[in-house]
Amino acid sequence: MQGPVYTMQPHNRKLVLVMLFGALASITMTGLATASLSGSDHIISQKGKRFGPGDVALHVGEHITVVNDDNNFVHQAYVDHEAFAFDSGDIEPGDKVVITFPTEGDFTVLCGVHPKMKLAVHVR
Ligand SMILES: [Cu+2]
Repeated sequence: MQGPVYTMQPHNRKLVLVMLFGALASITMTGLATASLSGSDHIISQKGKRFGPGDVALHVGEHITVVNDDNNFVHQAYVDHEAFAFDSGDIEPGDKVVITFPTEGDFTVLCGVHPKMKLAVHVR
């Protein structure tokens, strides 16, 4: 019985095309979602008494999220710049703080507990 097989083929081909298009569309959408996520959310880790990464570039109005990933150190994150000042106070292990940068400039985020901890933030 080859008849039914032949008559089903065009239908199957169409189905395959529809599925292929669906897969491509979902891949494209996933890619866009990932791109916009990484473009707006900058996670900075405080670990081993360092900021990681130690350098980040933002657009005006974007924020960073500073996470204390050390198990046994309290950290801080402060900015003392003529254009912008911020002070998180203590950040306990596991806690996080969000810092939004409202103006252009080159800023240094420091930890009051560990003076060697430095994060350079370039806002354009
Ligand atoms: Cu610290």
